[in-house]
Amino acid sequence: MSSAGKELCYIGLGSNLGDSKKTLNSAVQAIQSIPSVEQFVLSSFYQSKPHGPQDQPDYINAVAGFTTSLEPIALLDQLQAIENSYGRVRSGAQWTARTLDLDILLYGTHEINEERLVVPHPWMTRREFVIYPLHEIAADLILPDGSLLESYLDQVSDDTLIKIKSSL
Ligand code: ROI
Repeated sequence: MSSAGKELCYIGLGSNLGDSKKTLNSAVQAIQSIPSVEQFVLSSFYQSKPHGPQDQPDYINAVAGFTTSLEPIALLDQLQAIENSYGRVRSGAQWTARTLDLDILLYGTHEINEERLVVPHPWMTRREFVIYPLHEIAADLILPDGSLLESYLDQVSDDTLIKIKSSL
């Protein structure tokens, strides 16, 4: 990573506990307030059926894009601080309901394999609640492996995805 450079990043936002729309709106404000986050864009909000265990509420999901000069782990720290401020408890249990989940999907064209952070997000191309909102804000995106974002649209069904207004 060039220290002076800015990277174009994409983040997945998700919530299925409490007032999820309000939580995502607040999280968006908080992300925009991170120093060195610029040129912020946000997809619509989408209601989605849970992946993983089905005995949990539907999710509200969105994708945000921005440029930043923060290094990946510094960005992760900022995002986890925002998650924690919304009462997310990191129990270690995976795939359970959460008040706020912020996932780094892409960090420029970098591939990162660290204990705390794997980018591109390993499941992103199989998740309609990531692919469709991401396509809404970055239709021509090329993934770090050279594949076109567009090519994944037909591989995941959007039948259960409901686009909703992002207002409170
Ligand atoms: N399912 C949906 N629809 N949206 C999510 O954000 C989400 N996040 C998760 C799991 C539990 C995998 N399922 C999800 O972490």
